[in-house]
Amino acid sequence: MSAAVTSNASDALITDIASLRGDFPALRQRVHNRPLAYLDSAASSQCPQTVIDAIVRQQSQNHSNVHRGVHQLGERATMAYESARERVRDYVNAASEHEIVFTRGTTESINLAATSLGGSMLSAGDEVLITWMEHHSNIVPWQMICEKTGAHLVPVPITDAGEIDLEAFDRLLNERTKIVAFVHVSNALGTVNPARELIEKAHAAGAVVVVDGAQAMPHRRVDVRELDCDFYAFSGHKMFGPTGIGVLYGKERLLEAIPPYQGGGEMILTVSFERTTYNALPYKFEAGTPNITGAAGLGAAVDYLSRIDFAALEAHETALLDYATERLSEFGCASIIGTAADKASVLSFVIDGIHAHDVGTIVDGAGVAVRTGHHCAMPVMERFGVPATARASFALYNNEDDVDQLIVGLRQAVELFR
Ligand code: C6P
Repeated sequence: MSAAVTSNASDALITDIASLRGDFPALRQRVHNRPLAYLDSAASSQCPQTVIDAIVRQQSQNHSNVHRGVHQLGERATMAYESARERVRDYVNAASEHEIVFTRGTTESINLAATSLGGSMLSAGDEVLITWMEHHSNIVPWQMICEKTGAHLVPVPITDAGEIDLEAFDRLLNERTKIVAFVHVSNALGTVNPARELIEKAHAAGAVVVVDGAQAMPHRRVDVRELDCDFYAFSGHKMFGPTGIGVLYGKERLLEAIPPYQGGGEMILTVSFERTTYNALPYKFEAGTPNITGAAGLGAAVDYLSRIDFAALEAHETALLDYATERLSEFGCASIIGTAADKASVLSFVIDGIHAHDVGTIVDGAGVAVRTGHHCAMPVMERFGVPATARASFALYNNEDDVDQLIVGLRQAVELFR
């Protein structure tokens, strides 16, 4: 684990991770007449009751627009929205709330960075360094801005274990590298990248660093100042919040220096037909009516995570991943894709002779939700020579019963297809 991914420890924090499952109402249901074993949290995690309550409260009592009305509901909506920003700032330890830009999610956060940062700093012959384990949302926006500016996209290879090839990273990083963008935790492999080390190297080469933190936030305590990343992108719905809300953290001086991403209301100070002046941070990057209810939900998700001892959470999730890895080895015909030394909560695998989609369908019949496919990481599939994998992904609410139920489903799949 990178040094900047620290575990929070205090007596007041919750260490009994198993006790948290009861906070998630969706997990109490039965699916296909079986208890639900939800092993698809990397796609989207479930919400605890406190997040659901915050969403309902916002919609039922405070619904209005923000930063506009002087009436009571408008003030309450603004308060809910801005207090969520402050809680997110505090949670990731950003220096100022000016550095927390609300977006629709990681995808929009990276598109904002690629368009505004990449568009203003890249020119022909420059390079953007990414890795072979990126999600499409950390490939395509860079590809698009490279096409526009004449810069080159350079992917760093990964090893057979699914780790960044650090020698190749050192070799490919050079004076033409203007931006380094990498995933903190891989959604397709589970690899936890040594973020602090990569950021330090990139900065030494003079590059600006954008980190895709979508999968890190629910599993690691992220401190953006300790990491010293320039930008950090994440999504509410992968960290026990709602969909449609996310964050782009950016260092204030960089956000000040780059142009807005979208034009419209809220992001302006003055508009005339001759000239528009832009609003202060972070509003310069928040054109239009934002997702106020989503922000209220994300604020509640951050409150929820703030109460948890991350050393205990990591121990719980590592033990569960080890247990699942061991149980999967009972099937001589299963291969795990992604065997990095530092992994977080993702078990991606293929079973000889059975397509991943069939695996997914059969285990669904056993009440188990896994994701199958390329996981929006086609270059990872290409690297490992598979069209698709089945992926079980864990969150703090999962337990060994969920894994046992998965194994029952897999056994049914193997019996049916072989
Ligand atoms: N991965 C998965 O099943 P959005 O869709 O914008 O909230 O997040 C995009 C994204 C970016 N980076 C990483 C590492 C991700 O895992 C994801 C989303 C989901 O793995 C859906 S494809």
